[in-house]
Formats: sequence, structure tokens, C-alpha cells
Amino acid sequence: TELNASQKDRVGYVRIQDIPVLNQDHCRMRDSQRVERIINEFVCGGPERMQVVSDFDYTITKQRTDDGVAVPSSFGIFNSCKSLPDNFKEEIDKLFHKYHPIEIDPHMPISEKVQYMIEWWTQSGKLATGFAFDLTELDQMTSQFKHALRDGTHELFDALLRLQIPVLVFSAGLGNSVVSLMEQANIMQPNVKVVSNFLRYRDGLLDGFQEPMIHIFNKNETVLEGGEYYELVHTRDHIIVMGDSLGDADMAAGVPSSSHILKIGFLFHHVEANMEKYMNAFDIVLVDDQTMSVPQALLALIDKRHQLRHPHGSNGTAPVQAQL
Ligand code: MG7
Ligand code: MG
Repeated sequence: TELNASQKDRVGYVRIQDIPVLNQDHCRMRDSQRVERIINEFVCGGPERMQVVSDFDYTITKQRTDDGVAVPSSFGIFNSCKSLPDNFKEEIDKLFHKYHPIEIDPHMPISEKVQYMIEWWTQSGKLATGFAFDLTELDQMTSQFKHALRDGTHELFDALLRLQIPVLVFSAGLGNSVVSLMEQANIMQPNVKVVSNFLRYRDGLLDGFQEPMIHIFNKNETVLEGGEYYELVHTRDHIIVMGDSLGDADMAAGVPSSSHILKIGFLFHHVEANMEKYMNAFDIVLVDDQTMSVPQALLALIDKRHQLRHPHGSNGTAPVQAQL
């Protein structure tokens, strides 16, 4: 249902060509008309229909830093803690060398990979069992990387809080690292929920991960069904999805099919080889973009229209504490 020219000329219709960040060379769209249509639905629907679902590793953190320092993943941050038992690092590396090639194998079907990934996460949990671990060590580790968030992350999260838009940070990594890093970077706000794998303790000792296990192939809203967060967001049918891995494109699977979902993919590794797959999986593909400029621009458009409708700031302009 394309609008005709005169409908588009109506005041307030947003055109792709008028959104500078979407006209950059490194911003690719398979179907820019579809993107334009969804953006206009988002703008018309306003903040109360929006939700954001984002991956964490290399989506909220940078894929490439200005100083060239590599950013570890959330699992990597934990694994580098000095107080872990000697054999832990050795064993966890063995698992990595066994299972990571399977994870990235371009030939094995996903249906076959799933069991291996479940094995990997299960065995990692078993290794993280039976010894004491002080979470303040994790805070010390993550504090070294709080500057490795994408440029504009604070501004984006500030806008999301002000507009009371729920943010689900969905990570198949280690939730404790995710929360610790986000807290230290001051973006762990009341509208933000982290669903991930959290360390479990029993009698003061580590006891693997809490349930349910979140691995790369069940990282979608179906694992949330029936939960508190699902209840909070299932009526918010305008969804921005952000991720750096192909699997992240499906993070909103499980929401009602009538929803409008705009998927933003950050592509960095093997750009040429991956381009086609990313273009098919995501609506907007950003090549080596280490900023939040695109989601910020979308939020700014939604915010601007919202301000026009509520000029006295009676609605959504004050940061109301929407505790999730
Ligand atoms: N990943 C999954 N597991 C581990 C682990 O035990 N150690 C390390 N270093 N990495 C792990 O954020 C999800 C990513 O985390 C990796 C159980 C996988 O490569 C996965 O893509
Ligand atoms: Mg990622």
C-alpha cells in the first residue's frame, strides 16, 4: 500500500532522502521504500508503541575502537579474570576451539548446530562451578571497557529513557559482564532489561548459569513468552532490532506478526563475503559504522513529532521511572 505523491506531500511525511545518516555511502538498504514506510509508521505511532531489542557484544560495544584496542566479548571479559582457577582458562579455551568453528561453519545447517551450541553453553556452565568468585573483580575488568561503547550510546539511551521506550538487551553472552559494563557506563536505566546468561551461586560458590540458557539460536522473544518483560512489551508493535550477527536479525521472532520491525545490522568482518546475507537479513546494513547515529536519527524523528503533539511536555518529556 504505497502512498501516492500527494499523500507524501502532506506535512510530516518523512522521506529517506531527508534523513542524512541514511544517505551515507556505508549505509545500505535492500528496500529503501520499505524502510521509509516503516519509519513513517514509527513516527506516526509515537514512542508509546516503540520498543528496542538490541544485541550487546559488538552492537552496543564497538567492533573497532579508535585506539585499536580489541574489545573482549562478555564471556571474554569473565574468562580473563585473574582469580579463576588455573585449569578454567585452559578448559574454556579448549571448548572455544572445539565449538567456535562449528558456530561459524558456513555449511552446517542450523538445525544441526543447535545441539552443539547447547553442549558448549552447558559445558561452559559446568566449568564455572564449584569455586568462589567475587563479582567486584568483574567490575574491575569491565571498567576498562566502558569507553568502548559505540559513539552516541549515552545519547541514545538518554532519549530512550526520556521517551519511556523499553529496551531489551538480549545477549547469548554473560549477563553479569553486560550489566556490569552498562552500569559503569551509566546506561543501565530503569527502562532497560538485560536477558542473558547470569552466573548462579550455591553456598557461596559458583554453580554455572541460571536458567533458561540463552544461546545464539534461541535468542528471540519466544524464550520470553509468558514472562514479565513479554507482558510489558507485547503490545508495543513498533520494534527496532539491532545486531552485528546474522542471528540477531531474528531477535524479535515471537512478537505478533502484525508488528512493524526495522532491523539494523552492523557489518564489519568480511564485508564483501557477508554483504548479501546481511542485506537479506537486515533492513539497514551499516558497514564499519562504530556509532549509534542511525538509531539516534530515528528516535529524533519520533521525538520531534511527539513534541509537536504534546507541546507542553505533559507526556513523555519528563523521565518517568518506568521500572521494568
Ligand atoms: N561463546 C559462547 N560460549 C563461550 C565461552 O564459554 N567462552 C567464550 N570465550 N565465548 C563463548 O555472545 C555470544 C558468543 O559468545 C561465544 C559458551 C560464542 O561465540 C557466541 O557467539
Ligand atoms: Mg554481537
